[in-house]
Amino acid sequence: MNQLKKYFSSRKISIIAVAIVLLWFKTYIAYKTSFDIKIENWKQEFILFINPLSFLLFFLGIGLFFKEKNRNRYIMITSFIVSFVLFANVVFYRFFNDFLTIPVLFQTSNMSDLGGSVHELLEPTDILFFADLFVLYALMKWKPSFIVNRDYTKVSRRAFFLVAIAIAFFNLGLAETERPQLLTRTFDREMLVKNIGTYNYHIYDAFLQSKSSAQRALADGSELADIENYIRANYKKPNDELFGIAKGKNLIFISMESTQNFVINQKVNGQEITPFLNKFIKESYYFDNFYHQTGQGKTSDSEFLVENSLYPLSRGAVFFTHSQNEYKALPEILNEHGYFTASLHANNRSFWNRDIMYKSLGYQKFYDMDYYDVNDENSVNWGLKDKEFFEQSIAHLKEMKAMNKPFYAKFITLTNHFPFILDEEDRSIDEYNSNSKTLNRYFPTVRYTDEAIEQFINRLKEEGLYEDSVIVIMGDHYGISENHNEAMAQYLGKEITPFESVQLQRVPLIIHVPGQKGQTIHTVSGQIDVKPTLLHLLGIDNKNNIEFGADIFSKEKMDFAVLRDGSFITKDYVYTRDICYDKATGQPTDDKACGPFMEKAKQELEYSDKIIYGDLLRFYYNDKSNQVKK
Ligand code: GP9
Ligand code: MN
Repeated sequence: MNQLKKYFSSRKISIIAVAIVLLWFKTYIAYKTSFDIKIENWKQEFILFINPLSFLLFFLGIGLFFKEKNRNRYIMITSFIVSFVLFANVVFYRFFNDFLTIPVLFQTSNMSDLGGSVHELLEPTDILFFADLFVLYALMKWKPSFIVNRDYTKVSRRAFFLVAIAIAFFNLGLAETERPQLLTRTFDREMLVKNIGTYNYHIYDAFLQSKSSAQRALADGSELADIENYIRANYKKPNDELFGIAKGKNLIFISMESTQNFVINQKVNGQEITPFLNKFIKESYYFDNFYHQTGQGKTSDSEFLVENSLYPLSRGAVFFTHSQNEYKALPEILNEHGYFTASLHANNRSFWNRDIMYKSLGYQKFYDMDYYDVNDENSVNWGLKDKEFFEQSIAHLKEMKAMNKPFYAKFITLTNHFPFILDEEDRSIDEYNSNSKTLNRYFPTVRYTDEAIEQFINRLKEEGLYEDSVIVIMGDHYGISENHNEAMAQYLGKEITPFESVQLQRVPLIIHVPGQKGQTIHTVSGQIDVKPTLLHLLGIDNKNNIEFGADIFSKEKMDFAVLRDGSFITKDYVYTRDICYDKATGQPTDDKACGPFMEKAKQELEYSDKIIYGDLLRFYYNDKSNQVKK
């Protein structure tokens, strides 16, 4: 016993270790008490627990290089900085339900929202966020016997940083198994904080910020001339018969989660998959050769394409990386034409950085999760069930209607999201039977969304909104990835070659214009073409816009769509993975057939990337002569 006592009294701990442990535990306690971070299993809880550690080891570990007095000073200062960053996030979170980002710090409108109420956001117990600083100070001042403050050798410093590196990699590796492509996809701040920790997240955010600032700083607008020439040379005259047929009408846009075109007019186990859409396309314009062009930004990329008629980026989500750019997006243009503009989506506002990006796109209002009653009963899978979502949205639409001006309302569905989970009571058709549970479950959830949209359209009729609105229904991106090719082949009854994979990237596009008869249009087109098409229907000229799409109704529209991976589709050919396929046979053909389009596909993606990386539209739309005409 005595020996044990002696052993412990001879063990001394370093003040750096004390500071690290205090900050570490404090951060974890803050995660659990001040943020609403959803944890689904013990592994996520473990990642959350260890995630502050690697940063703290590096940051406070620098103290090992100082002598005692300076070291104490360094530790006090860094502990204060870390505590302050944590506390700032906590206060910000109380108000915005989100974590701080650098662009947000510079967004004065956001900050003034916060500024006025900052004292209301503070609580007396907040002093506890700095409690560890008092402990550290006391330990340094009274130097109890178990605290040591010695100089460290090179070897011990090296060992320390090796351990720090190992912990950082361990954390990242674990996070990667939980969330593949966490850093390249950068989808949600909550996800980032949950996996790499709040401090590493800020470093990552700073890195993204400086990278895009540098590219932006180096651009001077001279690059625009070529791009403008290209766009003017490819401009397609609108279809005179249709230009302005929906002038002044509301625009109701429904983005259907993960809905691919192969389900339209098809059956599973002898049952129709989308009975409502199949009916609705007969009364609408339906585009059956329409491709999604999204990349890693998934739904947000599809939104980006539709709003801007620019391509998203080849890596990362442009909603995250370039939310501060100048855009001339659909909501902004419609605002200028007297519309009220809103997006409705029952998810966190920060998901895909929508809260920030929507401001850049010109949305006047974002009805996010907080505008809906979301509880365990009415939720499944990713959140609020689509039927509930649409039903609760009617009240918001009534608000818009009462404004006595046309509105643009974008609805983003959620139930048909991977892994396609559905409650038994919501299932109207049976699952498919293949070796892919994902594909099997896909059909009933697609059907559920089909029913949700049917109910919504009926409600629009009841509310007297149907006849005054252009209704657009579009699939955002694929739902079934190439990992399920075998099951897909079984369902479609044909082998999934790279050619078929490209054809599977078709998503439905349905445009219902009051008073117009139904028509199926086979022109090859993509999400990039939605903006000019809709603008023309609403009678808004886009001649001076910087856009890569064309009005699909235009008689001059070329059959052409480029996917974000560089594959492209023309009237007769599909080019993918360096092979040119003949659409008639689905077989490879002479590369020469695709040749004339190769340059165009490459050029468009390059020009679009240039615009985004250099934030080039700021040089264009700030010049009054290019303002979109009212
Ligand atoms: C989330 C929803 C789904 O808000 O848009 O995003 P996804 O994973 O499909 O990009
Ligand atoms: Mn999606």
